[in-house]
Amino acid sequence: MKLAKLTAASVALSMAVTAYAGGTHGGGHGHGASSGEPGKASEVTRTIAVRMYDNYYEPEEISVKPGETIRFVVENKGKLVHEFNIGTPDMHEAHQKEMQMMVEHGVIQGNKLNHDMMNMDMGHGHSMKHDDPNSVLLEPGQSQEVIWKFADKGNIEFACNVPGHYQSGMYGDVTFE
Ligand SMILES: [Cu+2]
Repeated sequence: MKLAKLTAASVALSMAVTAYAGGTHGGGHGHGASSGEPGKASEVTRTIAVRMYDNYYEPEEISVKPGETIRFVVENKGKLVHEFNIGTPDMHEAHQKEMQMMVEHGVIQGNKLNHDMMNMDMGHGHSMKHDDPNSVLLEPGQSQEVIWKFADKGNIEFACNVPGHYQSGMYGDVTFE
């Protein structure tokens, strides 16, 4: 409720603070806290098709080799906006707060995204753009690729951080072979 009264500038500021806090947390713990890094197309060893429904994924879990680079072809087969995001449970929790803000500001509207608002300049170079390399946010019927190089190990999940979706079970484990 409080958030609805914030101005665009203070939203941008609070999103920046969230992002900063997340970075500090991840960096501070070092080992095991990283989900990997953006992969290079030339290093892809496998392609995995991921389908998103309301509110679950197919497949339900993914098995990778340590350090493997995978091309995920993600398709939203559901009727709602969904996300495919690779990260630790802590990263997902932090991102859920940002997504909550995106819903409260009308950027995510159930089955569609307000692209104008996503691209809007919130001041200080911030926007509500959803352009992290470990994640795609898709409207029904859309598909997009994510190329990701996994770390050697870690507590990694792929998850949808649209408010309520993770809580209703829209996540899966990444297991290391
Ligand atoms: Cu979802």
